[in-house]
Amino acid sequence: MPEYFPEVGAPITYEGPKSQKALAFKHYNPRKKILGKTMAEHLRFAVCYWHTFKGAGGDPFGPGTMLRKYNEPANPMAQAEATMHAAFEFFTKLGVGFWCFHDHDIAPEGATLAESHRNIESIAALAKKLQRQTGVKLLWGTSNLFAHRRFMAGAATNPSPEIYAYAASKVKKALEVSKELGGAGYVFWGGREGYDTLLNTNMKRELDHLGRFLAQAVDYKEKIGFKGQFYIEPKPKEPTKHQYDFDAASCHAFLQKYGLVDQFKLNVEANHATLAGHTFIHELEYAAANGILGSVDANRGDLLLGWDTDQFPTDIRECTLAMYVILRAGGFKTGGLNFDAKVRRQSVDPVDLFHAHIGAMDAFARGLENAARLLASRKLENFIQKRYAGWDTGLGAQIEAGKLDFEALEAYTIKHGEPKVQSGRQEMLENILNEYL
Ligand code: XUL
Ligand code: CO
Repeated sequence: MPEYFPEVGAPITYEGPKSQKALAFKHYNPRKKILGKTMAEHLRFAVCYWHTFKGAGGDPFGPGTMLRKYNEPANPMAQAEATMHAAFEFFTKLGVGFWCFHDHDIAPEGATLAESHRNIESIAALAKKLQRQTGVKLLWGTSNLFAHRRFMAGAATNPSPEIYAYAASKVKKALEVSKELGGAGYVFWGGREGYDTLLNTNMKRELDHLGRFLAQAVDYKEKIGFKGQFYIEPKPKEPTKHQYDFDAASCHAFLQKYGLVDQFKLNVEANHATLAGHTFIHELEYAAANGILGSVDANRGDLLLGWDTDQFPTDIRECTLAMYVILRAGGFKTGGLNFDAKVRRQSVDPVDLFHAHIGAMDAFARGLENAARLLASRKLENFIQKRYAGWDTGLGAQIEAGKLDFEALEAYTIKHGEPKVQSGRQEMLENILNEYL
């Protein structure tokens, strides 16, 4: 078997913060225990197949720039097999526990649906063998329902029932394969489930079809006994002008309306949050507050660019706040941190994939350590607890218990007069956060 990443001779190791070696972890020490779990157990890092092995650096102004040995075989199935071997070499040299893929990242589409299914089954069998050999696990699988021209007007929300049926057939196979590979989850990202213009769109009908499609996926999951967690991945726009899974709140409303809220959690992606005009932390907190925080696509955008740049996460403040919310919510159960990120177009060498992942893993390891110390100090918790203490007794407790109506509240206010106000202390709290970075 050829070696696809010869620049990295041995698995990347933890060398500590003083190390000057570029291909080493300075902070991610997989066995180090924090709050009773190892770093590896907390962070559950995953490598995504699409950007890391199928992305070649193309952008709207030019084709790919990255030449990879595993793309050399001319036969698409031979190329798919070579890529799978390269992927598992990469996972084991990097030392990640998980990977994620779309059906047609791992295997080419055939001339017919039946041939596509056979391609996927064949490459999935190889993946299963490599999983067994290496111990690397599947964090989640998914189906690509947005690249092929048949899905240009959506998959589940397509005006054509034939295309709904085609999409269902693809998801059915992707669920079977995710089960076969022991996947901890399955993601629905509605790539083209939205619209470009309302002049040609029946929004209500499309939403109903999306609800039905997801309910049918739940039925099939139960039928085949697939135990993985279902996730929806919110994104406000791109490729469509307006996507139905806009953000955490709109997904939550959708899931409730269609009776799916107990079957799905969210896969929150950092830059999808910022594209929606939120912060990553807002989206995590919203999901956590509503019991639907499931998994994370870890990346970042660029403040100067309004599109989905999918850069590797390196911002320690952001990683700290993200881990703070995740730890407070009880940590990952089935989910993890999937690097839905790609190296820049000029980072053409295979070794750049290592630099990118090592930096991101170190950034989240620092985030985890910072967040654990911040939590242990209880500085923010105590402040917030005091800020809302009025609700623990007396008037607040009675309101929360539903014991006072508007008339009683008016009588209380007339009796007690103008309420006291308290400082929000934002600047002091920002200073506290900085002490932990
Ligand atoms: C697209 C995106 C997808 C999903 C999986 O922006 O994030 O790669 O993560 O379909
Ligand atoms: Co994503």
